[in-house]
Parts: sequence; structure tokens; C-alpha cells
Amino acid sequence: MFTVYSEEHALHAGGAELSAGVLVPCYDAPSRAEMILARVRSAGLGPVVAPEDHGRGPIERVHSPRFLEFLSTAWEQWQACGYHEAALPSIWPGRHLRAVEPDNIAGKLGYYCFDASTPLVAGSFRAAYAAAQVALSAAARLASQGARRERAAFALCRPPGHHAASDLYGGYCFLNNAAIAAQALRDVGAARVAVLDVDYHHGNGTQAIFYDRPDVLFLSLHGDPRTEFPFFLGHADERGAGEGDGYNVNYPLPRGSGFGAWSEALEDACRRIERYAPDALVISLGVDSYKDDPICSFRLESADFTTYGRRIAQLRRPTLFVMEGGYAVEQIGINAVNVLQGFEEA
Ligand code: Q9C
Ligand code: ZN
Repeated sequence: MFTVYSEEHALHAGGAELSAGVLVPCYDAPSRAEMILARVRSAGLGPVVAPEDHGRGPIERVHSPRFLEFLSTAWEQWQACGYHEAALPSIWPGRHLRAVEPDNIAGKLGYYCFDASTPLVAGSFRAAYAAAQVALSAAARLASQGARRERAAFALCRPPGHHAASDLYGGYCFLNNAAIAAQALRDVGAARVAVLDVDYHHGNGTQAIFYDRPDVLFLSLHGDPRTEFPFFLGHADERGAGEGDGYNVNYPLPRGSGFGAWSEALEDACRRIERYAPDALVISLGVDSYKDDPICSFRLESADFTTYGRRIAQLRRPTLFVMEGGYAVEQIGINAVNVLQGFEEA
């Protein structure tokens, strides 16, 4: 399988996140992507290429111009206030407040960012932009005609994307790489695209982006938001709105779920994808469902990742894997590449 990778992910680093009342080193560290790349190479998965630059156009199909303007200038605005540490919000437009965009950077951060685990540093936007280009370049391989066309491709994205909505970032995500790729696939002729999100956390950003649309089916297996991050989206009764009614499917699973419950939900999701008959499939590939993940509670074993990769292959669709979460850094490469090898075997 073809992998697309950019070294620019490392420009987003060095921050700390607020966790249990203290600042701790970020779980989304550059070593995550490096470990996955090393495993792609040592497993002989296939060629690794750098992304092409598809520009801002395809990113603007998903994210609002104001949001992109904010993200690309936030660091300068923060520095202009005399701040040198990573930018984190500390106030939000919660209930009974008014979500009008403030002029001050401290207020803007709370307006555009929904949590305190996503520090923004000097290189964050460039890294996020590069990750979006990684996803777009991998998607272009599926869509291209002739010898360059691939059955599947792996977008080794970092920072991840599935928590980012059209004008909101958080959960370690700035730009929604999977959504940008799904929209790009629509724009080059795929009539229907399915996005299957297997990250431990609900893909709230992707859900929000496609919630009122029938042309992109979104399905997500995740820790129940009643107890798990991001807490405020991902319930089973969220089924889409308007024309998109019926095209959003959530599988909230209890804390501590093992592969039995998880693969039952996957089976249901696969049957729905078969009925939908998409022209392309995007997998939001988070491997934080692993038993030893430091911030998650599911109990998947490394071999389970191979098993479900095989099941995804049986859908027989052009498939784009987009890297999302996974914080057991020692095992992250093995688990991610197991999915891709399981897929290739089938
Ligand atoms: N201190 C992804 O997996 N909250 N994002 C962490 C632990 C944020 C996860 C709390 C988790 C974000 C892409
Ligand atoms: Zn996650």
C-alpha cells in the first residue's frame, strides 16, 4: 500500500496540555508519526511519498475562511500580546453566554477551540496544513486514472483531524484531514462517500461537517460520550438532519469494551456501508482502541487490528486510511500497520 507522509508534522510540537488540573506533556507528540513511519518501512508495506501541494482550495471546501484566517494568524496575535508559551484557551462561550467572535486573542481562542488539550505553537498551522495535503495527495491516488490509480492508500497524518469542525478545533485536531479528503473525492466524481471512524473518540468534527448531507455517510465506533471525551457529541440518537437524516450512525460503546462488542458494532457498520454502496471509503484510523493506550479504555489486542483490517477490505471499495489518534507510542506503528496489512491480505 502507498503511504503519504510529510516531515512537517514535527513543526507542531513542544506544547503541554491541561490534564486533571495540571499541564502534562502532549500525548500527541511527533514521535507518534515517526513510529508509524518506521513500522511502515520495516514491515515493507510499500512506497512512502511526500505530498503534493493542492493549495487552500480543497481545505476551504470544509473549513470557513474566517477560521482559516484565525488559525493561520493566531500565533502572531498571541505573540503580539507578549506571550511565549503555547496558546491555550481558558474561557469559552458556554451556555448563557453569547458566541460572538471577540477581537482579543484570549477570547478568540475560546471561540474557535473547544478544549484545553490542543496547544497552538508557531508551527501548528503549517503542520496541520501539511497533514491536510497528505490526505489530499493520498485521496488523489484513489481518484486518478490509469497506472497511478490505487485500490487503497495510507495518509500518515499528524496532527490528526476528526475532532475539527468547519470553524472549530480541539482534541489535538486543527484541520479535518478525513473530511477534506472525503469532500475532495466527492468533488472529483464520487457520488457517495462513506467515512468510517474507528478512533476511540467520537469524530465530532466529521459528524458536524456532514450532518445534513446524504452524500457522505458517517459512522463512528467510540467510547460513550456520557463518560468519554469529547463528551458533548456522539450519542446513538444523532442520526443526521434534514436531507442527511439517516446518514449519521453512532456506536457509543461502554468504557472497557473488548473486541467482542467492538467488532459487533463494526459488523453492523460494514453492513450499512454495503447497503449504501459508496464510490469511496475513508477510514478515520485511530488506534487508541488498543488495550494499553494511556488515555483510552477499550481492550483491543494488536492482532485484533489485523482482523478488522481484513473485514474492511471485504467491503471492496477504493479505501483511504487517514491516521487519527493512538497514544501507546511503542505499539502505535504495529497497530496501525496491522490494520493496513490485514486489509492487503484480504
Ligand atoms: N489528558 C484524538 O484521539 N483529551 N484525540 C485528553 C487526557 C483529549 C484525542 C485528556 C483527547 C483527544 C485524535
Ligand atoms: Zn482518539
